Amino acid sequence: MKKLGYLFLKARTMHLVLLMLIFNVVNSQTNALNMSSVDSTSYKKMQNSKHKAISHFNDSKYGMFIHWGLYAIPGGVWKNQRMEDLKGPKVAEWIQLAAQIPRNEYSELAKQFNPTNFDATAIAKLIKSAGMKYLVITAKHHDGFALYDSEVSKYNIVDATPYKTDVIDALYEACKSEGIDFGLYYSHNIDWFDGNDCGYSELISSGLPLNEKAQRKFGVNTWDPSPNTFSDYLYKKAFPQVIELLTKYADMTTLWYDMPHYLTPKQSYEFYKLAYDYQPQLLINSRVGNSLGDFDIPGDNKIPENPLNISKPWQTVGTTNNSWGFKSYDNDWKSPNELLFWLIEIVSKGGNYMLNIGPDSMGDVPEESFKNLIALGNWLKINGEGIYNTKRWEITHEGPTQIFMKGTNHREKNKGKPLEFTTKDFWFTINSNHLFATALVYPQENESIIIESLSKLSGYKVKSVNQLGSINSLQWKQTKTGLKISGVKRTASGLGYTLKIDID
Ligand code: FHN
Repeated sequence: MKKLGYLFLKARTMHLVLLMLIFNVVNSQTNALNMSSVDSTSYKKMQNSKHKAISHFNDSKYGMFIHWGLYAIPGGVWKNQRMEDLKGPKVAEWIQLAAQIPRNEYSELAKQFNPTNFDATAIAKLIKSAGMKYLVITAKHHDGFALYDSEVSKYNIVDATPYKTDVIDALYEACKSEGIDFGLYYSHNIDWFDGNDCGYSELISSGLPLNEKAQRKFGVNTWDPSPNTFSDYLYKKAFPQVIELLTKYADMTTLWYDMPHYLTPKQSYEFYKLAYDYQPQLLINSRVGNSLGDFDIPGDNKIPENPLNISKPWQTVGTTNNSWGFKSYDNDWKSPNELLFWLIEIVSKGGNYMLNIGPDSMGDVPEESFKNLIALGNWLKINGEGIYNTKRWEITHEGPTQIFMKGTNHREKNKGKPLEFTTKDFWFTINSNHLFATALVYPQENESIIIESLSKLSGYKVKSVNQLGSINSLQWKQTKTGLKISGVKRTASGLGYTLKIDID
């Protein structure tokens, strides 16, 4: 049996090596022939064939992001210096750039990486209890270290650490058993271990215009770049690793690329097409680069002010504190109420929310993010009907509260200040003739509420009003000023409540 398993593995490896060889030859030829062009007819065709996957994405609404890797060991502190005392972004997974750690010194962390508390089944169960429908985990982040057993690069969790366990495999299987959609993050452009200068010099010599981040050389390994060329990295590591992932993990729902600043349109197109060739229904985010991709990312921890400006389906990615990777001293956790605000603000605008956890170096999920996710999951058990499978209504929110979320730094500046809402704030979603109105603050006992968007003059005829998770009947009346409702009761989750309003 063991022997059979070995032969199978060997055959699989040879198959992969062969695939990579063919890929290298074919692509270095097409690359030379067609350096600056994207086949826009084929691109449109590929994109248009993903309707089913897109509507599944739009219905799912809420998923988990995981950032995990060697950076969990320093947890935002290098030789007694915190991210805030170092260069660049303050998120913990950027420590190698922040402290300008040479590649050989950083890679030594692998010898200490032994996360024996990591439990894939527990994480899949957490995703489920949190009410999340999908997972995207970092197969390789900017540091170039792979969390799976890669034949392409030995700089991976199985070959380079005492843990020797493929955590992506384990999560893939656990998600399958729990019925959770599976996706992977892959840092395709930035690779501080093998990616030379991220393609900066090649982009300069191509004569193509540089975007703002490329002009600033943002994210480039300038302190100890690998001695190969960027093209070498692309054809010997990035493309082969993406092929490897697409081959190992069938039926993924998302391949999430990141930070494409130095990629040419042709290279972004290749990353897009590769995914399509192996898994035609796989959705690719806009960070594949050069305006390609099946869905948009308005920004990290950013909620678009006007979602109508976004023509594609979209997803806001968010942190549970202010870092993606585990940051030992960041205790500024978003409360369950704040998380609910993010979710409802995003979903009412027609978007998808992917919320991150950053396990520590032992594989434990920080307790606060665990607890807060479960609290929101309990709310979703009662009120999920107003979230999943819904669409944006013509009005997304009514009420006096205006909160803008413009990015990770913007939110961080708010540190300590809880968000405040009123009984007059309602966020709307719709599913056929069922309109859902969610509030984050309960009225006092015997106090009635008014939904102004449903006044007698609105043109909508209200047929029934119910509170999700409550058997009490509500008293309601459509008046000139709005739909007046009384009898709302506090539900078990303790967070806000949702009204299901059938309209004509
Ligand atoms: O640089 C990365 C960062 O570390 C993190 O992975 C986020 C997640 O959206 N993406 C990049 C910054 O936008």
